[in-house]
Amino acid sequence: MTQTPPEQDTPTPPAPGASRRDFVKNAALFTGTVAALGGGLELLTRRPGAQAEAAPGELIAQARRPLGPYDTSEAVTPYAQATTYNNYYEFGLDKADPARNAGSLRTRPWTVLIDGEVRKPVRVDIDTLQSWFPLEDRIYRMRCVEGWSMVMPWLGFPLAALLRRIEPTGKAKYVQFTALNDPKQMPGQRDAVLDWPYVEGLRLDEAMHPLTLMAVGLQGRILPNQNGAPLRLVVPWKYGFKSIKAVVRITLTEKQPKTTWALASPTEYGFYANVNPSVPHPRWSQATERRIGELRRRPTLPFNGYADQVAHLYKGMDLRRFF
Ligand SMILES: Nc1nc2c(c(=O)[nH]1)N[C@H]1C(S)=C(S)[C@@H](COP(=O)(O)O)O[C@H]1N2
Ligand SMILES: [Mo]
Repeated sequence: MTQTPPEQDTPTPPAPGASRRDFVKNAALFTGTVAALGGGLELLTRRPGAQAEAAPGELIAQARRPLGPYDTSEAVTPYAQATTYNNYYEFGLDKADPARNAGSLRTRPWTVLIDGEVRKPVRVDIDTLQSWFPLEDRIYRMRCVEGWSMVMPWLGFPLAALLRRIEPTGKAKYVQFTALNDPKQMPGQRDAVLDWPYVEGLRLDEAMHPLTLMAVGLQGRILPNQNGAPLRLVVPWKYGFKSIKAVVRITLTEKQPKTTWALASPTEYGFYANVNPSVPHPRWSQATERRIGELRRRPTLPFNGYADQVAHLYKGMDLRRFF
């Protein structure tokens, strides 16, 4: 199985998903303009206890704050595009399929199993899981291996906070993530385009890095289904396929997990998948990318522009071999 080669300049746009709303302690609303200007923002804290269902795309909070140390000041990709131009093979192969097909995914109730090499394994409801951590907003670049990119204002909590809570054992070296496997709800799983469920993984130190986020919201709204509701991983220095959607299980392991894309085509999609303009995909260059909403291609940066924060994780590794 293969991903699409760099797409032509014909993106698409339309709509979000729904979910429960009693979920955010502090969340932020970004307009492209505010984020792009890095405008002075101050955080509004939501009153706890509200239980109402959120309408699709409903604002869960509004906030203003200065850009944080992990935020890019680049223009945020318009919500309409970030929620209609998606990769999510469980709902189809076309970019417009997830927005069309993912609306019926039931994201509540939703249970996440955290197990493997941990002292405190737990099976936890998504709303309880979220309540353990204050939500943070992070404006990250996202670079798909296909050669396009976006700027996404996520809401979520650092994976490190969760890992500290469940206490990896001394044997834990990797973290494996498993997405929902339910062909009744995920029509794309009726086709064997990939080995289902979708599985991804990180080395433990990558998982503990402060940039690594578990996202539950996008642009101040509950995460739309097509963007991975109710819980998805976000690893901004790696190609987008590492950032697995609809996570139901997080397993600490001693051995490197067998991940979906690396199994499907090991010469094209490595386990590490760090954004690297100097290592071409076998079928196309990775030197440039097209930011969705722009016409001209721009240079792709090593580690997607996060080299200062993450390059030390790979010291001494041959990143052409461990791609
Ligand atoms: N479960 C699951 N997660 C997934 C995918 C997928 O097909 N299934 N696609 C990946 C790819 S290739 C990309 S580029 C990003 C896209 O995220 P976005 O649609 O929120 O921009 O999701 C990643 N996570
Ligand atoms: Mo991707």
